[in-house]
Amino acid sequence: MTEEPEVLFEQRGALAIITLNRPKALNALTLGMVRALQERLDSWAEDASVGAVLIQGAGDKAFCAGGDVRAVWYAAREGGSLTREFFYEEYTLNRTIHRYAKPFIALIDKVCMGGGVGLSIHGSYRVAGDRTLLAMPETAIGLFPDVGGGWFLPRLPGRAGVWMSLTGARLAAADCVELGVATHYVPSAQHEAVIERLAAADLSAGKAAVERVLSELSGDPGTSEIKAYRSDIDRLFAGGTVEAIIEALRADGGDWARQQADILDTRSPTSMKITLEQLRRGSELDLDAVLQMEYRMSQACMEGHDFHEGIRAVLVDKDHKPQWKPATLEEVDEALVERHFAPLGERELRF
Ligand code: QUE
Repeated sequence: MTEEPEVLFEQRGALAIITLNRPKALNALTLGMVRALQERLDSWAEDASVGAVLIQGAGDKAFCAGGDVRAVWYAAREGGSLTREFFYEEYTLNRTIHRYAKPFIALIDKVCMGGGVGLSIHGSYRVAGDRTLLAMPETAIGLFPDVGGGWFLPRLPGRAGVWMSLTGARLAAADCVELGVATHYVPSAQHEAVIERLAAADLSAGKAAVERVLSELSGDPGTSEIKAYRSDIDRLFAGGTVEAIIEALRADGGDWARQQADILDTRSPTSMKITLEQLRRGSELDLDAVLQMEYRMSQACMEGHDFHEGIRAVLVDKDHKPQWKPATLEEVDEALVERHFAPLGERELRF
């Protein structure tokens, strides 16, 4: 029996194509996939026959649901090196995509969360489809919005990044376009045509050729549901502390605000506090510094309680009833938050 590769690589014309190929696991990223992607992107960068790179997900459910955090969870319990290597190499890959000299196009139809956002947001173009469902949901698993979230989330309009990362809100295609998370909307039925047209294009013209194809196939994503809440998001998520944000949401009196507060009540208090601090610090750092900061945070989370409990509750036992520790925001003191940003000495992420 031959095993299916977890990532497929092919080249059509000057277009190099990556297909994430773990459809039963929503194409969640394994360390093996991260390594294969890194190696191939490095070689395509030097390959004159490659004019642009496109990434997509196999199957009909997901672009990429995130990192294979279940495997990281097992390693954390059994003391494996994956808790260090996975984040180290994933963030390095995010940086490679950010710095990539050739056009990098992600077809982000269907589920695109966490690590999937990291594979797409740092590239040149994100093309949403009919069933795009994009989120940074890590506060639900005792983690924080990594893969450069500390860089791109505070750079979204207003307080959208704070809202997205604290609540884990799910964005549809029109919302992604509204916030600039997606650069284009192309109807899903036309995604294969995007690939065919890019494969047939003269990509030596660089970005102009790619933009011509994408704008010709672009459609109207419809009305963004969150558009109506933009001003509420900016007003109610403006607070400098998680407590102040929840207080504002509770004081508002509207249904939407109450729903947001109810969601925050289910998230890890520690995750929410470190996330707000991550975005605050990240707003003034470049991507390299953000990824180094996030690596410190990831390692602190491996040593803490909530990541273990979050994965247990959401992905292992699936009872969706995490018992966070500390259980309340007031118990998450400054020292605990600060511990997530402490230097790692010999173990720092280095480029
Ligand atoms: C929050 C998350 C993730 C999540 C669920 C959350 C995440 C992630 C996965 C996931 C989904 C399917 C898989 C898998 C992992 O779920 O980051 O291995 O098969 O990767 O509520 O952040």
